[in-house]
Amino acid sequence: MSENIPTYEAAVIGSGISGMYVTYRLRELGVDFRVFEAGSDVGGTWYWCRYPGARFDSESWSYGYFFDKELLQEWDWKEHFSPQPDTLEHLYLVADKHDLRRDITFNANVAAAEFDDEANQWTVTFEDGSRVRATLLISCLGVLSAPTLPDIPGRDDFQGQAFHTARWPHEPVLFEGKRVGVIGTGATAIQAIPEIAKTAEHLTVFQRHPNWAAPLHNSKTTPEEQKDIKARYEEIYARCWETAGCFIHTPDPRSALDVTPEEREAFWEKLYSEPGFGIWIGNYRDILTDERANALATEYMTRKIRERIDDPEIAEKLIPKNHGFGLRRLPLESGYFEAYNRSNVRLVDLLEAPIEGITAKGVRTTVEEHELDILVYATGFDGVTGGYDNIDIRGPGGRRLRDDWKDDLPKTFLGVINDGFPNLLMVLGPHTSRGNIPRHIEKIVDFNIGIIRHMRENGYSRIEVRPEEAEKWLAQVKDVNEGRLAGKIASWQTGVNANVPGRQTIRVLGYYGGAVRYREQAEQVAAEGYKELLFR
Ligand code: NA7
Repeated sequence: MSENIPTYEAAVIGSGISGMYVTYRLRELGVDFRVFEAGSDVGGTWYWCRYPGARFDSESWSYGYFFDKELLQEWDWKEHFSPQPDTLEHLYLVADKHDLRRDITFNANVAAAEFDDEANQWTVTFEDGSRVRATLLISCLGVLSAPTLPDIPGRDDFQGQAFHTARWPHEPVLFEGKRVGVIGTGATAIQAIPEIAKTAEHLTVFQRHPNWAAPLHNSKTTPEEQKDIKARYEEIYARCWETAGCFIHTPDPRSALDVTPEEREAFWEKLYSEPGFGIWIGNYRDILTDERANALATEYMTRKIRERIDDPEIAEKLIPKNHGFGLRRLPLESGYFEAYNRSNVRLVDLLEAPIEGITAKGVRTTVEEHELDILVYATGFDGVTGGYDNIDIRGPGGRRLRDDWKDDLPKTFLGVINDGFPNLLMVLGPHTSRGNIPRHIEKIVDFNIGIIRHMRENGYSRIEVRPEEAEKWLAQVKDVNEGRLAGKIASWQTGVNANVPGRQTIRVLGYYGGAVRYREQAEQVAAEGYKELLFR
């Protein structure tokens, strides 16, 4: 007897911000589909990353979905930079309002997906061995869905509690009276450390390389501000679409080199005292492209760290030496540097004393053993391609996506469909534009939905990219990456992860030609009938 496998027009992986919006749009289009989510509810990043201090560092009111105008008026962002619990509450409200959960299967971990070249159909296999089939496979994996633990011996030996920040428990973790250790000093740790320090008996921060960080200046939204935000949503949306990353901030047209030192200082002091990403992406136009301009900004930020840290030796350890200011995704902080002025916080410099291993009692460096009750791994993600690499995705003839992306750059069209992998559509795949994520997601999902509508209207069951168009897109991706100083710096954004074998080489993984240029090209492709794609 043949196996009775549920079969759909589309199977969707993930119900984060992308997957939720895909659910809404597929249903609207009348597609027979099912969403499969590893977690027990919707929310993606905001479902998984429940660590203390987790919050937006783009303005809340520029971040939420804009597709539901009614909801924009119904929902109050309580803070200008929303904390994770409020954001998740917002996403649950979206799910409730649109009854999204009825199309989603939760606790479903996709292990593999294989394309049947004759039937034009994907077979998706879950970790529990169950399977579904679908003509289209739509990946909504996000860019940070594959958390990585440090490659340190003895991790299983630790007798206390241990958590990765992206797999944080749903119950509160209490730090009172506890000796806590945090490994990592990226954006996540920079949010978590000041919060943990408030209640832990003692906090030890294990730092390999420091990162730049600037003050968030978060505040509660007043009733007057709520009213004003709601009245200005059209304007806020339009503003987002005027900027390179869809944030509200845009670079100052002047060069840092063309103004006097006094003018520079005054401008930087102003940006440093303002909320949000202004100091990073509202700065002089050349601080991220010109080495000399970047060196000036780096010198300013170095001074700010020294000003905020009481002990000059600790300040020196917290100043990044391996990259200039802003050349990695800038973390915004609320009292991060001041946390090191507390008597219950100790910074351990792993460049001086590397970790030898995790023991039953804590962390042992080459110098001493640090006894801990709770160990927090703020050690990041296998960025952009990691979520895909974790699934055994096989196209026609058994070709594995993982192998295609092993040493070579992904060859996609608009980051939406990969060469040689028919009927696999991606939202936030490699080589889509980056920045304020929901703004990009809405456009990319709409583009994907347009493709699906075109297939349905014409009775097509197969779509793939013309290989020469994927080559052209890759050439453009490389071209617009030229001149970006950040393109030469190792980080999750350039695909580097010290804990993942084979991921030590810098790659271009985003489209950095700007959101507007990306959107215009996508809209033109749709308007001209998708001639870059092959339909059958
Ligand atoms: P990041 O920014 O990739 O930071 C990871 C941190 O973990 C970083 O400080 C690493 O130090 C450290 N790390 C990783 N492995 C080790 C080992 N083995 N030993 C010691 N330290 C280690 O991830 P985040 O989660 O903070 O932020 C990711 C994004 O989430 C962020 O950009 C926002 O967009 C949201 P290293 O620099 O490698 O020396």
